[in-house]
Amino acid sequence: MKTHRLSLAHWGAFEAEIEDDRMVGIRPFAKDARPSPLIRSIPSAIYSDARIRAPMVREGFLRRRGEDTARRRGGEPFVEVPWDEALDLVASEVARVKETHGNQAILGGSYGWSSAGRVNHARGLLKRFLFGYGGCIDQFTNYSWGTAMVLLPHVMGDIQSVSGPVTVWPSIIENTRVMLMFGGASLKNSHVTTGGGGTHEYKSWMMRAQEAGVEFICISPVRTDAPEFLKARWIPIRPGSDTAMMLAMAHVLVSEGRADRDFLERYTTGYDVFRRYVMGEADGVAKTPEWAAGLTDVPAETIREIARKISGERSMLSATWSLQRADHGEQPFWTLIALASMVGQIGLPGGGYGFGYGSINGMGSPRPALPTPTMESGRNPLGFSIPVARVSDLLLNPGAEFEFNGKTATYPDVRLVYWAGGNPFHHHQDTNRLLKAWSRPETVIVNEVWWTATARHADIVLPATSPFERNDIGSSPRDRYILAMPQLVPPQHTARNDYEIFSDIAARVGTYDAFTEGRSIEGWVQHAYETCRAKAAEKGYDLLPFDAFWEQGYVELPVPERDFILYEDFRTAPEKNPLKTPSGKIELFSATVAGFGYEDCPGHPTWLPPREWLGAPDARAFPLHLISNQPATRLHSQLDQGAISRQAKVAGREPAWINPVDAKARGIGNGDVVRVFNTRGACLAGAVVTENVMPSVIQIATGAWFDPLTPGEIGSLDKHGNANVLTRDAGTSRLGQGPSALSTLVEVEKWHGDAARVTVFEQPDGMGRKPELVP
Ligand SMILES: Nc1nc2c(c(=O)[nH]1)N[C@H]1C(S)=C(S)[C@@H](COP(=O)(O)OP(=O)(O)OC[C@H]3O[C@@H](n4cnc5c(=O)[nH]c(N)nc54)[C@H](O)[C@@H]3O)O[C@H]1N2
Ligand SMILES: Nc1nc2c(c(=O)[nH]1)N[C@H]1C(S)=C(S)[C@@H](COP(=O)(O)OP(=O)(O)OC[C@H]3O[C@@H](n4cnc5c(=O)[nH]c(N)nc54)[C@H](O)[C@@H]3O)O[C@H]1N2
Ligand SMILES: [Mo]
Repeated sequence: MKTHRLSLAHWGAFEAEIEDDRMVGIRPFAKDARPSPLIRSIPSAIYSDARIRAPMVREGFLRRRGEDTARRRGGEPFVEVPWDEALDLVASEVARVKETHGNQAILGGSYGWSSAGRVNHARGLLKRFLFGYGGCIDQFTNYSWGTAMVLLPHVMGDIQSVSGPVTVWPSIIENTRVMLMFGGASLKNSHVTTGGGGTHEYKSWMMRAQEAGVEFICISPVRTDAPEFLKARWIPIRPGSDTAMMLAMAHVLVSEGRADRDFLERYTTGYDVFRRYVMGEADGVAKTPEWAAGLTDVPAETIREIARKISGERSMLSATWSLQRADHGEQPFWTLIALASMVGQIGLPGGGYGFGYGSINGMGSPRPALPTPTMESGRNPLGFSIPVARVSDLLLNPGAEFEFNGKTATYPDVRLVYWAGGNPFHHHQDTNRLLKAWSRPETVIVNEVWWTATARHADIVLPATSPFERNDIGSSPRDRYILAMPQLVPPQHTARNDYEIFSDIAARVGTYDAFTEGRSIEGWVQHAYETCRAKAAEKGYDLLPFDAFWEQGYVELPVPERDFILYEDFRTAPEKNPLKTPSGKIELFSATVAGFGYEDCPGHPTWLPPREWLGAPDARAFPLHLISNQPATRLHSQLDQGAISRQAKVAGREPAWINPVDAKARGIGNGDVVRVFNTRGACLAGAVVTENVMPSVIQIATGAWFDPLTPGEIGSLDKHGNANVLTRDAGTSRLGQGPSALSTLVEVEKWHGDAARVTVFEQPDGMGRKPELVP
């Protein structure tokens, strides 16, 4: 008999069709008018050949414990061990490193999205376990908008304009005349949101805005960043040069007397410093449209026209998060705020600025200001974090000093790495450098569901259940639904829930009671819901009791009566509601930032050419700019093993978009296998020749599972198209220390070599039981 049950993933709510304990179909949640096609990849992921079937230990690690075999990580077969022995081994390694080297020798930051379930959230649980065992080195900020997270408090006093809530779409639909989108608003990004959404509204809102007559302007190297129905004007821009265009628009506003002096006077500080820089009074270079045209490839007349337009009508200025994932990524965000301040509409309906309208499902969707159900990780007794994207630096440079947001700290000597719910071999830049860094610690432990590259590069691998094999609860702060995530199918193979894995390790090191607080997963799910329900009640919202919620499968929060407008309170009464900056105002010059003395992030928005871009003097050797953006067919590396992503491969590899001009010059045809390379690494990809990317730009979405020709060998050709073998691993600046993946140059050639088969979705080679090795 078939049954249907509602559940949730980061890519949305869905109903699973279950027959004989097997998921046989998927249909969208009835309330979701625009479900993501990604839900259809779920069954193929659950039953994928890439599932980890049993606890596994790297052979050299078992055979030669205590000796340094770390360099063979990734290149040796795994040995299957019984669960109890695997857990004993994990507990004894964690205890050994803690006792010998202290908790600062354990890296447990474990960045990654994990599952939508908020209780059995692998990363949160790992931290909960390690925090309860004396602490670990944690990771601070994120890959998504980590640079903005550091910059914005200096400029705006908080991070709300990047994290949300931002001015809601109904306010835009009603009031905005022109929406200027740096980075556009690609529909691919609308599929997902952290914690999962009950609905996908982003396309509907944009369609309504278009119908209401909002004029959209998309500034991006990639045409498809503006969906066709928007009828947006596409202005191709040289990657990494947006700051120059924004500064030139500021120049137009000054020279044509269009800057809103009253707004600047009342709500900002430091405008004069910024204005002098823009006009060239400070450095002798006037940031004119002609100046910017040479840097951006956008004609000066276009820059002038757009500057006049945004200052002459109600305008919303937006930038995707991608703009700050680049060298000096602080600058485009700070400059956009300066520009919006000169336009003077911050805090007005449909006016001002916001980051991420085009970045993720739910940005700008109306939602009451209520918390979501969570599981607490607790406090890290060590109190030490590295900026998230400095992970290779940490492992490679123990004892070295690094600067971050005005402080100097020292990288500790990490001996043990534990990762659960994240995939650094997907998310981190310069995979070959990561490989080198990864060979430094004595022990690497990974909980994973599938044989990702991170699992393949571990010493001990514990197979976790997929989110569809256990009970949980999910919700996103950008969505109006809280969803029950009932177990849909039994655990596959020998997989266990992360919660039980960590409970059992905690039992072995004597912290079981503190870890579980006496609750089962189901107990925590109910507790998380009831805590959230109590907080909602304090704000006057009446949510269903737990049993009724679980039975119905979801609760829906109401749409707030009033449109939320970002910084409306500040605009209405700046003395009563000052910003949390030192001046209480928007800081177009920050004495704090200037005081840090960083030449890579001075005290006001500044054009600082990226170290790698098409304007660089050495761009001739690698003349194409690589855009490694978010994938349409999966969530990061998640679901790459699923049906939709696999079907979208070209010649069995990740598609690489290349302009016909660049393809022709290299004799590359549609569907050819190409080799994409620079000094850091090389990968194969499948060419898609298309005018959707501007000349000299190539696009490879992130998330193709790293699949080296020779596993374990640094510099080996990646057969599959993991863009991060090519990207730069350097902080945006000493201020933000964010990832700068988008500042990458490459060359491409037609591949005439052996087009080796992609094997990463199969079980690793040479695995088996070796009873003589198991202790
Ligand atoms: N070049 C380049 N690199 C980038 C970006 C870019 O734009 N360009 N974007 C960056 C951004 S914004 C982000 S957010 C990161 C994303 O980086 P990650 O969040 O690390 O990527 P995911 O693929 O989502 O990794 C989640 C992992 O958790 C595993 N997992 C899922 N559920 C469970 C579970 O229940 N238990 C356990 N134990 N594991 C589970 C999945 O199998 C997967 O391997 O990538 C960053 N990297
Ligand atoms: N389907 C799907 N959706 C996702 C994700 C996913 O993995 N899959 N990941 C989610 C996550 S974790 C995050 S953080 C968000 C990220 O959201 P974003 O950072 O906004 O997403 P990206 O796709 O990296 O970049 C958006 C667009 O910016 C453009 N761009 C790149 N460089 C430049 C530049 O220098 N100038 C200009 N003007 N444009 C540029 C690219 O063409 C790209 O398509 O996406 C979320 N949405
Ligand atoms: Mo992200």
